[in-house]
Amino acid sequence: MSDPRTTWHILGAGSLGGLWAARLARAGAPVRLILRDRGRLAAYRQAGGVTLVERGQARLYPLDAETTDDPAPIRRLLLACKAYDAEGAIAALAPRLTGDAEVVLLQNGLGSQEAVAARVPQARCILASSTEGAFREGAWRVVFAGHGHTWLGDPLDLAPPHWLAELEQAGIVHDWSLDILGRLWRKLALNCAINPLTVLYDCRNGALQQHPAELATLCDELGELLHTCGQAAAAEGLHEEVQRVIRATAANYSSMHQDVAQGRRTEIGYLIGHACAAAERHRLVLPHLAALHQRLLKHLNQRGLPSH
Ligand code: NAD
Ligand code: KPL
Repeated sequence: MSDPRTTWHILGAGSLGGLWAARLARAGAPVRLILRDRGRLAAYRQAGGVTLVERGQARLYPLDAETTDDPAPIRRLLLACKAYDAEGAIAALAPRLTGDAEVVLLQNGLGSQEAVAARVPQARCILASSTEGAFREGAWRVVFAGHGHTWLGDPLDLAPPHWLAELEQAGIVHDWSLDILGRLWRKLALNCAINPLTVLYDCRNGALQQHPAELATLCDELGELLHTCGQAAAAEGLHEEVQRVIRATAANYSSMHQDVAQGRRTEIGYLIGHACAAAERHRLVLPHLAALHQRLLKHLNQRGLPSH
C-alpha cells in the first residue's frame, strides 16, 4: 500500500490561504485549516467552509479545520498570514512540527522569513513570491481576482520538493526558483518604488507616470541598495520594469494604498522599512528612499496605523 498523502496544514484562512486551500482540496489533496481559537473555529463551522469566487462563480469548500493548539503533528505547513503575524504564528505552532517538517512561507517583502526560520530550526523553510491576486469579500469568502505566478525556492537547499506535482494538479501556476532571494528582493524593490508613492499621492498606480524624476531617483537608490546587498541581478533593468508595471497596472490601486484606504495595517516594516534598515546596516546613504520612508511613517502615524 502506498503512503497516505501528507496533509497540507494551512494557517491563515484569508485571501491567499483560502485560495490555496480550495484549489488543493478540489485536486484531492488533504487540507486542514488552522484557525486562531475556538471562537473562530465555531464561526467557521457555522459558515460551513471556505467559499471561493472565480469568474463570478461561488463554490463552497467544506474543509476540515482546527485551532493552533490542536495536538496533531504537522509535516507540511503553508503559512499564509501577513508578514507581521508570521513569527508569532510559527512560534505557537513550532512544538507541533515534526523533525522533517516543511514550511512554505507566502509572505511578501523580506524579514519575516528569517524570523520564522529562526523559530523552527528543525524545519525546511520554502520561500514563495506570488503575483496572484485575491481578496476577502466577507468572512470565509475569497475572490480570486488576478491570475499570476508563484515562485518557490529554498536558499539553503536547491533541490525542489516532490510535492510541486500537487501544485501542478491543483492548477497553482508556479516555478521552482534557484534564486528565490533575488526574486523577493526584486519584488520588494518594485513595491518600494510604487506603493509608498501611491499612498502619499493618494492615487492609482498609473498616476505615478506624472512623477518620472522621483521614480527614476528612487530606482537609482534601490539599485544601489540591491548591489550592496549582493543582489546585482535583481537590480538589472529595475527602472524599466517599474515603468512597465505602472503602465500594466495603471487602473489599479497598489496593495498598500488599499490597506491604508481601508484603515488596515500595512506591511511597511517588511518592504520600505526593511530596505531602509538594510541600507543603514551597510552604512549606505539613500536620502530619497529614507525621506520617502519618513513621509510614509508620518502619514500612517496620522491615521493611527502601525509603523512596523
Ligand atoms: P489576509 O489578511 O487576507 O489573510 C491572512 C489571514 O491570516 C487572516 O485570516 C488572519 O486572521 C490569519 N492569521 C493571522 N495570524 C494568525 C494566527 N496566529 N493564527 C491563525 N490565523 C492567523 O492576507 P493575504 O492577503 O492572504 O496575505 C498573506 C500574505 O500574502 C501577505 O504577506 C501578502 O502581502 C501576501 N500576498 C497577498 C496577495 C493577495 O492578493 N492577497 C498577493 C501576493 C502576496
Ligand atoms: O505588487 C504590487 C502591489 O500593489 O503590492 C504592485 C503595485 C504591482 C507593485 O508594487
